[in-house]
Amino acid sequence: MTAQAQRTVLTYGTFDLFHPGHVQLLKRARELGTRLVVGLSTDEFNALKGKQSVMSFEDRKAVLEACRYVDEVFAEDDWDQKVPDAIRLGADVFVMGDDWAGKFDFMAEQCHVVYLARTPDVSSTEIKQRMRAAPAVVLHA
Ligand code: C2G
Repeated sequence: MTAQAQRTVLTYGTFDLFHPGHVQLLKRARELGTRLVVGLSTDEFNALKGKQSVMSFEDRKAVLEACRYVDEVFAEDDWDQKVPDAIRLGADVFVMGDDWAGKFDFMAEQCHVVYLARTPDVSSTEIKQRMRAAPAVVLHA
């Protein structure tokens, strides 16, 4: 594919306990271009976000790299890396779920900013809550 035909989409996230909300975000993001690159929050950056993943960075990265909509995954470990990342990657589109609406409008200087509707009724937090509430499974010896 010639260079000018390449249309790079950039997004970021923790992607813990990979679920359909993540899939739908990545699918729609990928449809906005020809390449989707994901900045994956490190465990240390999650701590800055006040989050703690069940899955390690390496495991979350392996799952994302196996996703058909994702072309490349790199580490997100700083709130201020998005503009340099967009420049480095030649990003044409920056995508986030609309729970972030307005928070990254500064990216419009680098690329088109798109906030996509979140998928309702699913989240890593909700999955963890369901797991805690589930009755203990007795594994017959
Ligand atoms: N998402 C979604 N629908 C859900 C859950 C998540 O569309 N039911 C989207 C979020 O809006 C986000 C992406 O999936 O765009 C990843 O979600 P998280 O892993 O929760 O990422 P977050 O903690 O929001 O990290 O610098 C930006 C941050 O790293 C974003």
